[in-house]
Amino acid sequence: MKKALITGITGQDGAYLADFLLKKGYEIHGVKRRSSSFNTDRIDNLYKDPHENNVRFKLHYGDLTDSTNLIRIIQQVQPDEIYNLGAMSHVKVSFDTPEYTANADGIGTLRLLEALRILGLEKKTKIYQASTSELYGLVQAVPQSELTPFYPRSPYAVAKLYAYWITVNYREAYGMFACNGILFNHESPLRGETFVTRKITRAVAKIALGLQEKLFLGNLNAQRDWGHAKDYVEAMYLILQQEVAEDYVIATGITTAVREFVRLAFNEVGIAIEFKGEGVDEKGYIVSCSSPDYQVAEGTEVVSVDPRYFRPTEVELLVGDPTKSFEKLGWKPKYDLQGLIKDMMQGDTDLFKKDALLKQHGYVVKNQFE
Ligand code: NDP
Ligand code: GDR
Repeated sequence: MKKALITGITGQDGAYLADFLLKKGYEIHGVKRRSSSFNTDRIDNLYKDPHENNVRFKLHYGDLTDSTNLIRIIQQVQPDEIYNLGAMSHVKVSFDTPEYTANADGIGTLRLLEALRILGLEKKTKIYQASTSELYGLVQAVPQSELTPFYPRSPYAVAKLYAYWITVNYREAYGMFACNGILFNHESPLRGETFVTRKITRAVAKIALGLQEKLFLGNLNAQRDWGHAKDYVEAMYLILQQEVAEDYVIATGITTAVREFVRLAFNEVGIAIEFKGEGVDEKGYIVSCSSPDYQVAEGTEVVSVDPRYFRPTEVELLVGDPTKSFEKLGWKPKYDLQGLIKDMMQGDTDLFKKDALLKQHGYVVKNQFE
């Protein structure tokens, strides 16, 4: 039985990857951070009581900023494959916590690679590094392929640049099977609530159900190549199953503006909206509602730009060229943008219907920070 160690198992990708690898027959070991409240929501469905027989899903407390801990876990698990998905992954937040981001996202990768060398596992254990389209940053060329030069535009992207190159360096210096997946944005109903797609689908569901009045966003003109996380974790696995260790771009090849994502999400629940104004004055208004399930008045202002969400340096346009992964990995995404939005809107509508019912019966419904 193959053993995989996943850092960042409590995150969006960690949850989908663990589920995928369990179905492939792997024994899964996940690194989980200690937290003052439960942080295993996304993987609770995979959890098995350790007292049962043949448990193939195990969690270890750990942190990418602690070498001693990583060495101990790897020594204990002796994994065939490591998927390094753990990271402070929010681009805007990385401007507020640049040093921590460099430590976890940059040096954290080095710690894992060195742990393998220290333990003499550099020829046994394959390692996947979660690299990112944010490496391309300021547009040098489109679409962006494995050969496009990098120009990172945030402390997050700069930390990930270090992680990218240290992975390449350890592959070349020590013959390790170490690969970068340069993944473009991928989303799902499990996406963190403060990334733009999930922020939008949550708000649209709440607005339609009468639980929220307005959605405040930053740069509506940014364009992203959005795919579904379920498809992308399959590519991670395929990258480590090849004969030769290489780096791959994983993307759909289609880019869409944030503004269009908003329009499509409202459309999904039968609400048509129109944008007016420019830049910080821009607002989105409801034009019509054709759904019998929701009553939202025509002319209501449901979207506004709040400069608070602008970034000191922005990445305006990302569109990937997935030719290499299509040809060499035989990978192809199953979800298109419409399918992704449908899945996310379904998830958030189901989630907030419960809140709407509570509100209807006089209970106070809590708001969350965004
Ligand atoms: P999430 O933010 O959903 O998950 C990040 C995970 O990393 C969480 O499990 C988090 O733990 C954990 N983590 C954070 N800091 C540390 C640390 N210091 N030590 C150990 N674990 C830590 O990210 P995604 O699942 O979306 O992304 C997975 C990886 O892929 C990340 O590295 C991200 O940067 C990268 N990536 C993501 C893309 C995307 O579009 N989703 C695209 C390209 C790359 P906790 O739950 O406790 O916070
Ligand atoms: P990104 O994702 O920065 O691409 O990083 P995010 O969803 O945060 O932003 C995408 C674009 O939307 C614009 N935007 C907003 N973003 C957020 N979060 N909140 C808003 O209110 C808002 N309004 C507009 C942003 O300016 C940006 O241009 C994600 C993360 O998962 C990274 O870890 C990963 O490496 C990259 O995708 C690929």
